[in-house]
Formats: sequence, structure tokens, C-alpha cells
Amino acid sequence: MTTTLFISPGACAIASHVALLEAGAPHETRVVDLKKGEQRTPEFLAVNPAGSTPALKTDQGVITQNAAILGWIAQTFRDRDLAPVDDPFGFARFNAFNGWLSSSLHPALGKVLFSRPPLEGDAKDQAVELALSKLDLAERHLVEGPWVFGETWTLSDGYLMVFERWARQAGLLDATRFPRLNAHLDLVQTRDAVRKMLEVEGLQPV
Ligand SMILES: N[C@@H](CCC(=O)N[C@@H](CS)C(=O)NCC(=O)O)C(=O)O
Repeated sequence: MTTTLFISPGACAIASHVALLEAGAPHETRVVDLKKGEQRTPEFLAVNPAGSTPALKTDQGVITQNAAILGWIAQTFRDRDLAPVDDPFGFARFNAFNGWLSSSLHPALGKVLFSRPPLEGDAKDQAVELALSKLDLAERHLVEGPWVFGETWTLSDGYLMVFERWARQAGLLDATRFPRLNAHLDLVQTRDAVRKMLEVEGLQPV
């Protein structure tokens, strides 16, 4: 089975891209250039009517949402130990963390970084404050270290990396305030699958 992953280099689809590489899953990638508005072309809307990446085309149909794609990859390539798929409690925690990234951290950071027109003044300060409070939560409560779930790497680590990269690029990942997240990002970027993803998407470690 070969899958096709629709990506936008550097955007949140890097989580699903890393997951396919970690799984050793046969796949190809197709670039949807968000800056050019390619997410709104009829061709892409036929793949994902919501007009967002990632979207993963499988033999059974299209899966959208990083959290769902990661769960599918972990369950499909079980022998690769990508998540605790045989432990209902552990798998629930994996899904809870990914759901938090998707519904809480992503929108908060996205508002700071991608609002058009860019936020200014009080609106910007408030958005930055909210994003930092989400990163505080991850630093103090959600990320055990060195990986999200302690000693065992899971696909959640590649998903968290998306937002750590964005935060560091925006100068928001202060080393004193976020030592655990900084160490996590540095560690994730040493993984072969992450290096490969960066190469394929034309990106650099941050
Ligand atoms: N929760 C979704 C978020 C998907 C999403 O917002 N993707 C962005 C890129 S990070 C996108 O494609 N945006 C389209 C646009 O800006 O029009 C997921 O994790 O898959």
C-alpha cells in the first residue's frame, strides 16, 4: 500500500510526514503551496474540502487532521512501536496530548504567527501571552522529558516538534523559561526521520 501525503513545507503536516518516515511507510509527498492559495484549488478541495494540510490519501480514502493520521499510522505499522496502541489507557493519553496540540497549542501559536494582517499592539501582546501560557503548560505538566511520555519516543514527539520549531523561530522559546521544550526540540531534530523530512521539505533544523 502506497499513500500520498499532501504537505506544505514547514507547516503542521511535518508531524504526519515524520510519522510516515518513522513507520517506514511507502509514501509520496505532494506540495500544496499555501502562500499561492493552492489549498483552495478544485483539485485539492476534491482531496480535502476543508482546504487544509495535511491530508493523507490511503487505499481506503483520505484521512485529515494530524492527530487522526498519527493514530492511523501507529495502528497500521504496529511493529514499529510508534505509540502504545495495545494499551487503552496509554493510547488515550497519546490521543489526548495530540488533541491538545491540535485544539489548543496550534491555534494559540498560529494566531501569533499567521494572523493576516499581522497583529499589533495590545492584540499582539495578548496573543503572545496566551501562546506562552500554553507553552508553560507543556513545559511544566504535559511533557515528561526527555520525550513527551518519558523514556519512550512516540509520534507525539514529532507533532510537538512542529510548535517548538515555530516558537523558536519566532523567538518565543526562551531557554530559561522552557528548558525542557528546548532540550526536547534539540533531541527530536537529531532523529534520522526528522533529518530526512527536513531534507525532503527543503528545511533546516532551527
Ligand atoms: N488541526 C489540523 C490543522 C490543519 C491546518 O490548519 N493546517 C494549516 C497549515 S499548518 C493549513 O493547511 N492551512 C490552510 C490555510 O491557511 O488556508 C491538523 O492538525 O491537521
